[in-house]
Amino acid sequence: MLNRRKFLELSAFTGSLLSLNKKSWARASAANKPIVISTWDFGKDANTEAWKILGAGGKALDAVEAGVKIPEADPKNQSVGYGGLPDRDGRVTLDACIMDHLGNCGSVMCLEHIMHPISVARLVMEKTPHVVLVGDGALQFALAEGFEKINLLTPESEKVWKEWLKTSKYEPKINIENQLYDKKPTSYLDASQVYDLAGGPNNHDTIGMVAMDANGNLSGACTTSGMAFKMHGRVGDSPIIGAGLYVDNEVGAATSTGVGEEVIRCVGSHLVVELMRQGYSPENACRKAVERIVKRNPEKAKTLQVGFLALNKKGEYGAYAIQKGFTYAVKSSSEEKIIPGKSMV
Ligand code: SD4
Repeated sequence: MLNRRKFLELSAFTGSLLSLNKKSWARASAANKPIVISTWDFGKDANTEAWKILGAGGKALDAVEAGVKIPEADPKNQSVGYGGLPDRDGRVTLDACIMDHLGNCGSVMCLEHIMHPISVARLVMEKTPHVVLVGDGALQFALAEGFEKINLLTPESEKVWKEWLKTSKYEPKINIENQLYDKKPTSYLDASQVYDLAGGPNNHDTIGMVAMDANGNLSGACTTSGMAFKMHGRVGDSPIIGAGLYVDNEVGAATSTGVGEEVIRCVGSHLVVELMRQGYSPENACRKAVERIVKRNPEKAKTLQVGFLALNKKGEYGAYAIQKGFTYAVKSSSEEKIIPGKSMV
């Protein structure tokens, strides 16, 4: 029989257990959210756009789509969307993917003539039974959905391509702009400044963005014109779910930039998320993934760049790259900044 004394002891015990649970619940729910992070300096303007949605209590999925549309539409940005540098045949081919907190995802690869491949990727996710549409199929779908057909090759990018044709040497450059920053510190170098200072174009960079909304849901988007002067039809990591982007709402989200072939080989963003699942911090998960790439081929890794960027469910974030010069941008209610990513070299 439960006497009065035992009953009181038991209630005190369960009461304290309940308050303990309440405390740990409060701690768990005190995640740093909403928050958005994205690759490179130009991620800052993209984050500002994403924040208009996140800061108003909107969905991470809407925020990442709106955010990456900023560099997609910016002709000065020659590595994403409109004004992107073309392939070796002079064709601007775009890659993009998007993923939400439920594991839904959509992707377009080698899409021409459309300013916002990320929005086409979202419609592939929402309106088709498929995950990926490529090339002409992706274009036909976009046109049927009412997207405008435009010429993505700006006179400036055409000029850089024609200059490149003189040597036709395919040689991905390691984040030139950021390496030039010491020589000419401006927040943005235009294409001709880059060309003059580096003796060649800035031939890759991608926007990858991951965000957590006020409800604690994660989403991500990744969009690029890929490696400049690539073979026609070449697809990098950016539109490949698991390589250029991965979201797992239980754990976190990751995205990548750099030489896509290397990221595909290790299914990089998925690897980073799985490392976070094992308990690694976002930065250490990114570092481990970078080490995996370098270990495979240390010699080759000396001349190429790969960077990962990750966010976990607590709103902690971090990045790591092979080479120095990889930067990323963060925006939350308490901070807005561009951070130099740590690197092996
Ligand atoms: C690609 N990962 O197409 C992209 C390019 C990039 O920094 O991110 N460069 O391989």
